Amino acid sequence: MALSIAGFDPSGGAGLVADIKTFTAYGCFATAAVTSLTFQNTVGVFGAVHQTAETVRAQVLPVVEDFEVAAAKTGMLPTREVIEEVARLFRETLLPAPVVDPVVRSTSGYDLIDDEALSALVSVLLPLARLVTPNIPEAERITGLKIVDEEGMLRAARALREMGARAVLVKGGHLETEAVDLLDDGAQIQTFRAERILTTSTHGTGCTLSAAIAACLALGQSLPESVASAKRFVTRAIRSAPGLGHGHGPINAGMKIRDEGGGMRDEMG
Ligand code: PXL
Repeated sequence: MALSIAGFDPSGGAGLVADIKTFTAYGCFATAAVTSLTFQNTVGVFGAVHQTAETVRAQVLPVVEDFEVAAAKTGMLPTREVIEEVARLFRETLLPAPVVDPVVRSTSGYDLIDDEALSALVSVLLPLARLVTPNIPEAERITGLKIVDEEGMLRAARALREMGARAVLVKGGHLETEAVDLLDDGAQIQTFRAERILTTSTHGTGCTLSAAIAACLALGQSLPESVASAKRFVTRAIRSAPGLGHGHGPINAGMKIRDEGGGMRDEMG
């Protein structure tokens, strides 16, 4: 059983819908709390109505009181008050430390949180995270560093750990080389590589990756195993994207994963 606390994208590519598809693909029962109702499609984000601290709490508490949640992730957390409430929920309940996807901007270029919220995310949520998963623009905005190569990713990961994160996965999808992600868990540095796929169907890749990591953690895998499986899952989901819409199309987060008896496995794992 996994829980996502994230925004709702009615076009199904990102946010909670991507997370629910991903949890389900891994055979993990999906639960979800909405932080913001967004209005968007593959072309753009046209607005959003955010939840309050009270309505986020009122969604999460009954789930936590009834179910044993094995892993959690956070996605779009639009305001300081929602972030502070989510942090309070992680501190005060039996929820496991979350995978925090520090969502800042949509693939189509819309700002999903403001500067005040971002600083709250860093100061109150980052220290509670099991893992934080910024892409390069997010890592640059949070650390103030400029990242142009793997060395820069390494420096940003270290800076994020110094800001309180237990483990950091910097996603290199925005670099113009192969798609390399760098995991710094405080004990070791690992890189995860995949060939770059030339496509505009990338809507929801970050949501899907962090949800897949949470699903693997819920299934008892280690952090490096979870990251490796999630990266293979996202690579396959990009490769098998359905080619929908007129902008950045959704990836195929709902694809089937083989069950090999001892737990769910992605087909390349
Ligand atoms: O990919 C970031 C993201 C996260 N959450 C929601 C989104 C988006 C991008 O569009 O809409 C709800």
